[in-house]
Amino acid sequence: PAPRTVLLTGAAGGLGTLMRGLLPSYGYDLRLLDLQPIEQPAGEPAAAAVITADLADRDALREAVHGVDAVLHLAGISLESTFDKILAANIQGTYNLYEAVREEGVRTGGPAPRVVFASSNHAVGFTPRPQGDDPLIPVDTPRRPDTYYGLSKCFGEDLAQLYADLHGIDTVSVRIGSCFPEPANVRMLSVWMSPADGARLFHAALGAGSSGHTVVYGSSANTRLWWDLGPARALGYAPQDDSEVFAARLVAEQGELDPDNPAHANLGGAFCTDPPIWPY
Ligand code: NAI
Ligand code: 15L
Repeated sequence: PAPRTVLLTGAAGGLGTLMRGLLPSYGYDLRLLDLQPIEQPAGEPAAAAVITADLADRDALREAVHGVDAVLHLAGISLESTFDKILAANIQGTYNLYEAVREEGVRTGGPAPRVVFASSNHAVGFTPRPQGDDPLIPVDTPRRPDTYYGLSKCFGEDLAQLYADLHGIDTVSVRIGSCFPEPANVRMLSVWMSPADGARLFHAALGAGSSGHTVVYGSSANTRLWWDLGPARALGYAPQDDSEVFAARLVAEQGELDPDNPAHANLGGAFCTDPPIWPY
């Protein structure tokens, strides 16, 4: 059966806030969790529960996954940071979440909740971007994290594979490009995922019949796409948007990507410079 009750971690964040607005129309009852308290604005569909908790709190996570069909795991540090902070939130925190999911499966004696993990293009950020007629980047391209942040996403993907193989827990890891209301720069014309397409992809991943661990790229059907959306489409994802509608303005403001600029050379953009150049 399609999942109905979904735990949304990181629900106070940018992507979490967008998904709080969009996913209920697919019929989900959302349980929201974040370190930051969440006050739902008027007009937003009321959540089934709102939990203020840290991913470090294993008891809170156990209670949060109790009775859910699936988890959309967005919580964590979403940009480069110190190794210690990434270790606590993204590595230890994701482990704690998977342990809670595993224990929930043991408790019910049935399948554990399905997980959709917010991975990132920065797991493969040092992969040179395609130019000219180069082929699109496949999901099985070797990992090339561009930051400790990207490294933590590699860990999350490997943890998902381990928990699939050892404990039979199903995960779709979505290597998200840039999911914001609009692309902010010329690089994002290639990697942008509109919020509406993000909801379409998460919905496909939550309901997919796929078993084990599946890795997909997450973006809209962009004219300037860099990677293969085939695995995401195989889950039933049918993107409706294309960043090209923003191209004329962004290119007029910023120019095309410069092959001699190290911040323009790879999938990960300015995350691949030391220190990362902000804003990316
Ligand atoms: P964000 O930084 O706006 O939101 C992250 C949320 O996680 C915050 O509300 C924060 O309070 C919460 N959080 C952090 N540490 C926590 C902890 N220890 N316990 C509980 N909650 C904690 O990030 P955004 O943009 O919403 O991204 C969400 C997820 O998607 C992140 O995992 C990010 O790495 C991933 N992602 C996002 C992309 C995007 O374009 N927005 C691109 C690629 C990946
Ligand atoms: C990410 O992984 C970040 O979480 C997001 O804030 C953007 O920087 C995005 O990647 C990107 O590559 O544009």
